[in-house]
Amino acid sequence: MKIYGLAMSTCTQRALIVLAEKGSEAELVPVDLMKGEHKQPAYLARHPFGVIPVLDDDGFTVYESRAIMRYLDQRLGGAPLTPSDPKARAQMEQWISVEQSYFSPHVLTIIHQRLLGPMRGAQPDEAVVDQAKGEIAKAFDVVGKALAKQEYLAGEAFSLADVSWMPYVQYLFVTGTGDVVTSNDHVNAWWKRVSARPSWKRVAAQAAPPKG
Ligand SMILES: N[C@@H](CCC(=O)N[C@@H](CS)C(=O)NCC(=O)O)C(=O)O
Repeated sequence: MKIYGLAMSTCTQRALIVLAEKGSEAELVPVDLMKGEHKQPAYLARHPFGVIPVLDDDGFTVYESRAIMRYLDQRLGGAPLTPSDPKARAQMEQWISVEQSYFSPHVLTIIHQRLLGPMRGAQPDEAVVDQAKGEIAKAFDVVGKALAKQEYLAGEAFSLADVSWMPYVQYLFVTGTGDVVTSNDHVNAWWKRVSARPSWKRVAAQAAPPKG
């Protein structure tokens, strides 16, 4: 298996966490976003929308990180990351959708303001950051109420819903806005729990720039 992506990319990390949970590996084929490789015809033939990641499983390709994580969960052995109980499964899907619709877009706003913009010489607009943090706090209020009653988003077992949220929660710390996580007790306790998993430690270590 090959994943066209980058270890530091949130969307690539969804696939990498599932692989690590399953005790599997794939060859990570780097795509040079700085050079615009993802907008070149060779890459667009793999992903017509020109973003990462793409999974290639012996010639079968699939793109969109949430589709990839669902595919890997079914395709690979190891503990399932999708509950068999219909209610727990519906909860899992609900939280994946909440992540996609009401959480990650606001983290992306902060990533643009605090990381990507400054790389191009722009100053962060802190009013925009504050507004995004407010929206994230609202989403965390909702998620926190669920996490007050259960260890993981879909109930008592770690699932794809947790996988889906983790990379963007991590980027709140990377962008200096981790206080929005630590100020919500239930979300913070969940983050400590999921980020202590060996799968996450492996993915985070892969994403860290080499020291020295
Ligand atoms: N909905 C897509 C989003 C993919 C995406 O936006 N990937 C980012 C990296 S995390 C990317 O390729 N950015 C480069 C660009 O937008 O030019 C998914 O979940 O896979």
